Amino acid sequence: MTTTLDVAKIRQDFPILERRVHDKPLVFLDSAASSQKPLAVIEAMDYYYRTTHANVHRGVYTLSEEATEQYEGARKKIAKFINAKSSREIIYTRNTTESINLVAFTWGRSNLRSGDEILLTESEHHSNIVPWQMVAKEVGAKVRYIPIDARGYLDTSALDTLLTKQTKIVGIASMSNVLGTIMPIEMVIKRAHEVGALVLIDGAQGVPHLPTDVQAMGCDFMAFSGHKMCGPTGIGVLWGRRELLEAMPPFMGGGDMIRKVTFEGAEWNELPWKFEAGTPAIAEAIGLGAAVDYLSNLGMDAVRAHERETIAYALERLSEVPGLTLIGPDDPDRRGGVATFTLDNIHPHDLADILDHEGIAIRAGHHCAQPLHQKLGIPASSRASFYIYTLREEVDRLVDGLYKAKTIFKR
Ligand code: 7TS
Repeated sequence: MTTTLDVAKIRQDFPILERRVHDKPLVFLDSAASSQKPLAVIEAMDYYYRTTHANVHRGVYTLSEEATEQYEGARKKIAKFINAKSSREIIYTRNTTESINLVAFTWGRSNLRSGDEILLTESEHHSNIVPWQMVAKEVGAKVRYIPIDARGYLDTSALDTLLTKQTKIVGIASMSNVLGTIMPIEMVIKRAHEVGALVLIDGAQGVPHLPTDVQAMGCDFMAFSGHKMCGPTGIGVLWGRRELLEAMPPFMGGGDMIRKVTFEGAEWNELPWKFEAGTPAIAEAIGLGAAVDYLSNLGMDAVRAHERETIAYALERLSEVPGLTLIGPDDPDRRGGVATFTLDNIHPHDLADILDHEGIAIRAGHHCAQPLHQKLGIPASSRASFYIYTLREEVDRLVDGLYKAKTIFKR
């Protein structure tokens, strides 16, 4: 099989991949939880701290001006990466979770009323469920869910009854972190807009793994995290259409988000700073800018092509293992690089522990999607997830590890 990415070369950019775990070469198969970081990102942050650090937007001195330039420069790179109309639409947050909370609590509190409906899907991550449940409780709105069918696809036929005039916002992940399903978001957006509802895309999995163009997609908000796309932890993004963000009240109050403060009150700063109270994660934003450069150089079409090949190979290899049940779509064209499964009746935590002793890191548990696991009728599952540095041989190592686990549990 040929791949459009030079994976061997890419691996040289990731120092952590040289590590050994339990005296075996590390096989890192948990990038859906958080990806590893290339030298370009590590060095950009290191260089910033060594040469440029000062607080942003404040001092009229060289260091502060340079720090501001780099912090704002990263915003422009991110805007280009997702094809936002303007970098003013890029709000820095800590992560996807904070981005969704920002929308739920600012847009939600000012726009949702008793009787309104928030429409999510059954496969959402807790971070695209819980904030909505919280705001719904506060304002008397109702949260409803688009079902997932037995094969792991969104049951779009349910939209006929679920999308009504009461629906004010639809929240959907562009790619599920458990099923791997690439969701038909363009269609959902079109249908939601027909009833006048807004659409928030949880891009935590989609943005790192698929080409993203918010204007072509036509969504209203998009949330994503830096740490799943080669960037550092502690930095995430909320993108929103400018007119929506302009109309929303601030999320937190404090320094930087104001234009003017008196003892009586305050006027808000303009976008995007209205939503960025306090000293921001400067080095992390610069690191995310470097991550965006890194991914852009590889090309997101090539990233997707590599992951499509890897998941196709993984689905083929994993389905050979007796007692293994794969969860999610079997069509690699509609699935990202996420392979979730159960094996015999081995508890996923036991399995992850055995694999760890083989140097293999997978995620075990409910992957912050308890309602989906309830629907699937299983308490937990095991998940191997892939990224730009994943080799076919690592999928083979996983399969060997699974056979080993089966022998251990037969004894
Ligand atoms: N939405 C989706 C679809 C996710 O996969 C995750 C993280 C989040 C939201 C939350 O992102 P955060 O950066 O705010 O934490 N998913 C996972 C996972 O699958 N395993 O660990 C974290």
